[in-house]
Amino acid sequence: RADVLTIGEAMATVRCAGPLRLGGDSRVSVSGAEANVAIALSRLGHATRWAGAVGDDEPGELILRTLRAEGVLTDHIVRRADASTGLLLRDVAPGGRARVHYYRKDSAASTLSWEEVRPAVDAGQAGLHLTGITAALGPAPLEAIGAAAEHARRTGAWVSLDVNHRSLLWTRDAAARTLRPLLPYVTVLIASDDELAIVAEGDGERDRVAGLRDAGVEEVIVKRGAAGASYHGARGSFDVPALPVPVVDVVGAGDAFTAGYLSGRLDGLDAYGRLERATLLGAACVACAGDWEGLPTRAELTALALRDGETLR
Ligand code: KDG
Repeated sequence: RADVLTIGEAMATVRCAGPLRLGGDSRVSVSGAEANVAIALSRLGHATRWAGAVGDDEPGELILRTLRAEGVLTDHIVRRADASTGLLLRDVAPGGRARVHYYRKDSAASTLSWEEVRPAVDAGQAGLHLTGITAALGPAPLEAIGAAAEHARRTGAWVSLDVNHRSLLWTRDAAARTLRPLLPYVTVLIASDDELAIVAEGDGERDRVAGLRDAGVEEVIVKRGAAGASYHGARGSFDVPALPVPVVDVVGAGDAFTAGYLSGRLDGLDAYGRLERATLLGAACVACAGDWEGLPTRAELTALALRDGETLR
């Protein structure tokens, strides 16, 4: 039995320092929002299973090897001979903005089905973590996560959903139509402030949070990047500031934040403690290159929590 099961698409990732068209040096790694969360939780000592499908190819090997090296449970990963592992290229556009290019259409993960993920869900978990990205991959992955959420709730697990809107994959309208029916199964909803309107009607955060709570969501967490985050739950609402850190690479920070929150939840921290851990992990991610490379182990959490100017001896 795992503390957390997460289901999604992991991709081989190539990062270029400048515009891709110019060539030059690049770094190869692994990304995927759910895999990022799985690695973050595993580093903190939580038994975490990642379920998904990869191709029978080198990128698939890279993903498996990376997840295993990070201690993530990989016993329910599907390998396909007839489809490739998804690929994500990241470069920097002229002018300095980070850019993402996906090569994931018809990827191994795009046909991930409920039959394929069911054994992972049946293995048992305290919580199931999902993102809107998996819902956008195709009808089979959408059905798979819907059934997984229903099954998880029926067997007493909590379910977290990070909206994680990716405009390269689908429109906000399509995301709204698809994600809202999942809300009755969701215990913890995580969204950036601009994503809240995808999953809820209403005129401001207050209204939208009320709508989500009416739909049965117990905790709503709103991510605001450098402006911090907000918590809305049964005992009220509060804000926390972000930790100021030198910004190296913001991609993956949302996943790190989510993992910090879920880790705090697994450890029985109160809402404020969970948000504190979430912001710590978000800051650790932002301060290093890569989606997950800079994330702390449990022992390193203590060092991260030190105030400016203090040294760990
Ligand atoms: O959250 C970071 C992700 O955007 C990245 O790891 C890739 O999952 C990914 C996606 O679909 O964009």
